[in-house]
Amino acid sequence: MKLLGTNTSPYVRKVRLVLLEKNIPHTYLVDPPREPGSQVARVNPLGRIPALILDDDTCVFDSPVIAEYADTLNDTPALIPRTDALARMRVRRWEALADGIMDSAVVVRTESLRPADKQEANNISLHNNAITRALSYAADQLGPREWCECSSITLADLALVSALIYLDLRQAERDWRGAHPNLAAWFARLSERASVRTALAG
Ligand SMILES: N[C@@H](CCC(=O)N[C@@H](CS)C(=O)NCC(=O)O)C(=O)O
Repeated sequence: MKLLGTNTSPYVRKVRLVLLEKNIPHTYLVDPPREPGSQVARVNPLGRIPALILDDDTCVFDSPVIAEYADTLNDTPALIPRTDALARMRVRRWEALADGIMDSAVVVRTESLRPADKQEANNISLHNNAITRALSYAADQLGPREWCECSSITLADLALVSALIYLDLRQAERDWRGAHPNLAAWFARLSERASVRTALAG
């Protein structure tokens, strides 16, 4: 299978982490959707990354669907709980929270690229406030635990680490580590994993 993406997209990083943690053989291809010659729009009608192309040319999108599909391919590890409905919901809710942080950070980034007189200050604060609230919620939910849910790594950890890496990239001035030392300690531990190092290296 082939994964189309870019090194800055947080949604792509989440999916890469899933494939790497589960040791699923794949080729990662950098393919920015807006560049001439990009094959993204041909395979994903939405023209977005990540797009996972299976060996029979089936295209899987978007990132939650790719993550769930990849997780069904093997159980080593199972990143989404298989049978406990509440645990499963909580892991998917973490993913939704992390994806929401990414969505809001992308909006803020997109606004910041517009000419200063065209930027919507209200829209920027709305989304920055959502990120701030989501980070507090994440820190409260995490508490002193080693993993977001369950007793080992899940999709929740991979999604959240991807969102935080993106905040570091686009909102370096945001001192989320100072505001939430438990998140900072958890992030530092996660960052030592081989998958995170690989996905950060490009
Ligand atoms: N909800 C989607 C979001 C994917 C998304 O918005 N990807 C961005 C890159 S971060 C994209 O491909 N944008 C289209 C573009 O840049 O033209 C997912 O989880 O996969």
